[in-house]
Amino acid sequence: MKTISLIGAPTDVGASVRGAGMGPDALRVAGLNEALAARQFNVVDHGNLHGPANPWQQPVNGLRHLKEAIDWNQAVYDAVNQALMQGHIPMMLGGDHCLAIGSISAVAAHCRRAGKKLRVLWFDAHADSNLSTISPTGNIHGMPVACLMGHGPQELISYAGHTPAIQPADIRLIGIRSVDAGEKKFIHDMGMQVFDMRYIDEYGMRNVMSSALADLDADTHLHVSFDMDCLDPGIAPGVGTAVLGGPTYREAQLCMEMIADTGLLASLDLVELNPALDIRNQTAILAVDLIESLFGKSTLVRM
Ligand code: B3U
Ligand code: MN
Ligand code: MN
Repeated sequence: MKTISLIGAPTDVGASVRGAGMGPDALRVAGLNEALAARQFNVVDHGNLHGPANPWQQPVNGLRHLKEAIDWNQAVYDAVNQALMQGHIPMMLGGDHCLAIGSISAVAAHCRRAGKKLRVLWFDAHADSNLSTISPTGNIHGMPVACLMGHGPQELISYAGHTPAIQPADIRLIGIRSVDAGEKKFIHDMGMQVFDMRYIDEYGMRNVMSSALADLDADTHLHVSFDMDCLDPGIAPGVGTAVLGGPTYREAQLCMEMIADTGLLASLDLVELNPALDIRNQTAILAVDLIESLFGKSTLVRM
């Protein structure tokens, strides 16, 4: 039986809307542990990591709360690294999306050690590819993709002593519909593959996921970094920076099912859930529902 390590990272230091720090507990209240156990996983809940409080300050040199983001990501890096060393599937419960810097840096280091290929699926309304020089907000949750590709403050790009943590070819951005002008240029310069909402509308989610999951093999470590604001706010209102026009419930379920079918999912971030903006925990309940599909629950009746 495989073990899933739940790692709570209760902070919103990377965001300018407060509340994502309550995400891990909202997921537990929504029955995350029980749902995974019912899917025949051994679940080890490591509780919540500890880190600095949100000092709630303005950006300095284009970066808000840099010191706090560095410390939180170090804690996440260490916890995810430890889970991987034990052969577990780490599930990092955010928290805002800046925490994916630590988590994916640990996953990438693990892949280098194990000689595995890495594929990251980044589900998000935003491209999260800002730099301090171009960000309109200075919020570090708008910068993790750039940091992982080696563009960012030194401390945030070198957790595993290896920069960049990942290559542009390792990542697919899915569900994107809010991109700043500077980010667009960065994405083009890097040559990242982006499946934005226009692409999803034109080609359909099935084709998008077939492309995003192309060229995987038994030696690929598949990591999903799931920003809850990827989903349409009509079904997922509990997020800090909602953007109209995201995937529907069925489209999201199909994504999860197609990932489950690969049998390669080896680590996960679930981030940006904001219980303070939610309605009766519905976004957390939806997250648990999607995670069940991601870990193999199927409604298929065909043989
Ligand atoms: N691109 C904007 C908005 C944003 C990015 N990520 C979130 N919001 N959640 C920025 O602040 O970088
Ligand atoms: Mn994000
Ligand atoms: Mn987002």
